[in-house]
Amino acid sequence: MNTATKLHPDDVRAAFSRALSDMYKTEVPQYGTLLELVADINAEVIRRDGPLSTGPHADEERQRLGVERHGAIRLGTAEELATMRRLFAVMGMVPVGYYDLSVAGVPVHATAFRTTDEASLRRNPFRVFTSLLRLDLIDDVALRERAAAILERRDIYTARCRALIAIAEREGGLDAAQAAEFVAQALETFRWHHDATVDADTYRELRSKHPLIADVVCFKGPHINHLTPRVLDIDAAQAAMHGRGMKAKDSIEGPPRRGCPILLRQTSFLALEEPIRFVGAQGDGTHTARFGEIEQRGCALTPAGRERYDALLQQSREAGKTAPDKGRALAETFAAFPDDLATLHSEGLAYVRWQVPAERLASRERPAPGQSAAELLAGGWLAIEPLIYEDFLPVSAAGIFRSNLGSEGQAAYDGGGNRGAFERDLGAPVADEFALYEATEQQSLQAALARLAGAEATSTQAA
Ligand code: OOG
Ligand code: NI
Repeated sequence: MNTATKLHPDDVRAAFSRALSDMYKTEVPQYGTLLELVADINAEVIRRDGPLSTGPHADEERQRLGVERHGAIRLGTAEELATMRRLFAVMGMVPVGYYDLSVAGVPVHATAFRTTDEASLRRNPFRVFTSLLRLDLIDDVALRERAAAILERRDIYTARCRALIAIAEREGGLDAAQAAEFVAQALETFRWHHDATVDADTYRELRSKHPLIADVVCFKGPHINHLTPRVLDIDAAQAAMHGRGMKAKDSIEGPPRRGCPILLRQTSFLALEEPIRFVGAQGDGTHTARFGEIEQRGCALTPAGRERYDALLQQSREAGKTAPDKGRALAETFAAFPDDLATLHSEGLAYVRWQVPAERLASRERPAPGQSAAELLAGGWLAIEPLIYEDFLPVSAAGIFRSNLGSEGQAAYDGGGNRGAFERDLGAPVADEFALYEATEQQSLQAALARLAGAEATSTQAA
């Protein structure tokens, strides 16, 4: 194995993310408009509020924002999912989290493929929400078997893509030429095909069960159904979308607007109606699958914070059923959630990144020895900033699915999630998002303490 000539997985991921974005721009021109709108708003917010981070990686954080996006695909079989895990591994992306959407009436479960390493996240945080259709939730046995048989016949990967994945696994990576070929081959799996693999009647029958089933089963591959740039002010973006004639979804998913943003807020514009060609006589039809989405990311919450978030969200949904203004009900319910980072941190509700303020590093003073992190924070020797949430929210995801698929289908499925089955199909366990945030916070604290100690050493020498 000669790793010296191998491209870093971060570079493969960055190249793939760029290629996918370019392809989607030509397939869905409104996505290009959305990117421009988001870039304008982000530049404005940074001008107004200052940089995203004041730490040692401020420039990288800024660059990261310019390329930051997530996509989503929906797969049909265990083999497709297991191979997708191996494909994403070539780009340094691993499955994080388990999302059960059946409770919200969407017959899928999912994970997010992303990179988990801090430096890699800064380089390119590209992530893909990847769901697997749960045929086991379809009660019509004949239809279920037909869908499974149709899926069995397709291969969503090119032969060369499979070969390159195997080479990467065997040789510990790809060289530059292989990586370029891999990006081009992998892109084929995400491409839109306007030829369906079934006749119009089969499509309609699957669609009447649930539009999602038709979307997964009737096509040659799991076309990327949206790519989502990260915006720093989603309310401004929502208004600007209306201004540019895009039909944005009427409400924003997730928490209300806050002084200290938490988790994830998302909105989308509705799916395009696209011409498709069915097998057989009555060939021409249309299908809606692809849409545009934007999101604003805030602070990651601890299990305690997340529990409180989920409870308040549920409470506001109950209140919203009778309230004339759902947005208002949401804002009023969330008044109970602390809205400044210091409190979120001290109450153990949010994860933070530890920094040493620049003026402290520069000064000759040093903290009295033996202080705890909390004491150093209170004394201004250490500072905290939000640790950005890198994952997804199941309730929001279900809302996004629903707003773009149409209203046919069930309100909910019984039986709940099945993480064990998902991990078996995936061929690996999914990582625990909370453990990742906890580790990142601890690493940032250790690094900040080391910098503080290093600063002491320097100022001692200078003195
Ligand atoms: C995925 C919807 C979930 C998000 O941002 O929550 C998602 C899909 O529609 O396939 O992308
Ligand atoms: Ni999305």
